[in-house]
Amino acid sequence: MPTPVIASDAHLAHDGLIELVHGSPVACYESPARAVEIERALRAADGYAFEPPDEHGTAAITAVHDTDLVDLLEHVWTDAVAAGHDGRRPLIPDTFATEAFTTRHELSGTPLSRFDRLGSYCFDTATPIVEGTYAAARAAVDVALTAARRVLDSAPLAYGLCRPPGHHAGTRLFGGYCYFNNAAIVAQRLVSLGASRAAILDVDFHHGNGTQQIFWRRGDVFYASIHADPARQYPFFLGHSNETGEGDGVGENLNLPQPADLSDDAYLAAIDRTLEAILSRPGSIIVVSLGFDTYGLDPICDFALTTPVYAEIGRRVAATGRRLVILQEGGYYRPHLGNNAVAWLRGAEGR
Ligand code: Q9C
Ligand code: ZN
Repeated sequence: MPTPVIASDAHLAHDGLIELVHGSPVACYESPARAVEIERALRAADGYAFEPPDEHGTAAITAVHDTDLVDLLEHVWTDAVAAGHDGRRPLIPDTFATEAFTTRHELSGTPLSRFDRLGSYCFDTATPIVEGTYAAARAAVDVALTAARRVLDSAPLAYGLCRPPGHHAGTRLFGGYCYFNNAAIVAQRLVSLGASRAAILDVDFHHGNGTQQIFWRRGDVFYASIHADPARQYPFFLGHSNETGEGDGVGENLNLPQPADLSDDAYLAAIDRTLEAILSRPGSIIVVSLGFDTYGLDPICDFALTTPVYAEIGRRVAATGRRLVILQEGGYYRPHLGNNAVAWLRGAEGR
């Protein structure tokens, strides 16, 4: 049976144009061409059945995200343009409501304009909003939920070509190129539909701070992540090994921060640790947050993985015997993104 690949063209209109790096505008690393390249490679390979996403509605999103975040992302562009914003440039917040910006542990008012509110829902300057951003983020959620549906309907694995990615987005937080947390929305859906447990395996280079935050106090969704040590890499403030969950979630968050120049073998040793932890818990489905920014040639990351290891990672993850909802996160070395995706999926398919 061919592997279902769920993809939508709605992402093409989400082109942020610039992000700010050390205060300077640079072309967005998270570009439409990324998903175009992955789609090209999968169409050129045999064994993939492309399908458009089904529309899933807002409820699956607000099961994870604050309705205010959804409202903001839906309307901020139109509001800003109506108020005179140049419709050709992206929106990036001006004012960030950091913890230190509060008196008596709370903010004491709500700005009237959605643009002015944006900075209390955003944690970086790399996540621009343009006219097509909201529709693309909604389509990425639909892509993820449709991939999950194929797996629930008994496909051993399905791949959701999500763009924008999701794992940095929290309950009421966007950032890190992410607006809605596609993987968290899928995991929430799985447990809402009756699964007693879900597991998320995050193999993006960066820590999935949003996913961690969403399930921090939850015992029904296990989160395991292999990522760059936040002492040296984005998102800097979260992802340490002593972050293990609280309340019902005690012990249900596993962070494995890693040094620079990480090798294929060292990565596989970390993968084995995460899979052992997943297999020690009940459940039949793993949601994979799949990033290729672990690749040695990635322009913004510092691991040293090679293309063959992606096949081996896919093989080991599938060897758990769990069914896999595989969702695209990061990966910025465009020329090899397609090859790496094909390698991973073929490994998981056992071919
Ligand atoms: N000098 C994902 O991979 N900027 N997001 C990092 C680079 C933001 C990564 C700074 C990186 C976000 C989904
Ligand atoms: Zn990443």
